[in-house]
Amino acid sequence: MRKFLNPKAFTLLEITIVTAILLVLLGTTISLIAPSNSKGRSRDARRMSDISNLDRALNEYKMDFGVYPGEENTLYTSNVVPSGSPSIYSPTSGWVPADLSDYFPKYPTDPVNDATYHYEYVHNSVSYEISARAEQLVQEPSNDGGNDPSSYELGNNLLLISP
Ligand SMILES: [Ca+2]
Repeated sequence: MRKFLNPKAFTLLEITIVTAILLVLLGTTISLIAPSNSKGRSRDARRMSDISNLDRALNEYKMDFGVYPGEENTLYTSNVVPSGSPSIYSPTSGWVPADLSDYFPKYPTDPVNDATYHYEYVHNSVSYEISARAEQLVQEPSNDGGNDPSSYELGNNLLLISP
């Protein structure tokens, strides 16, 4: 019994097997974590691109019609179909009930588009804000001049949407 508890009882083979098992577990853990990080980063890149396209469309619409699309002081979110719109994507009336078909083929929506990750847009007579919650990116959402460090914000008044 005493001999059994002696640490010298572990053979080189046993140590090698345990080390191999630990390395396999470590590798599995890393491979499980890394892809989701990189997918999150790629979703964040698409979010920044989407709301930049939306920003351009809103400004072109404002130049063409003199007002921002949609009802003033109404918060639109990309995961909710407003009454009167056939779908969130429809370019003639999507998640913002306004015809932006001259500016893009369909309304951009968040790659996840659920209660946490979606795009938001609000405007009044003179200003507007669009925002997208980031999954992985930290620097861009913190340094965009807005009031929400976890969202990437664009517009000419980044205080319109409360974090
Ligand atoms: Ca921000």
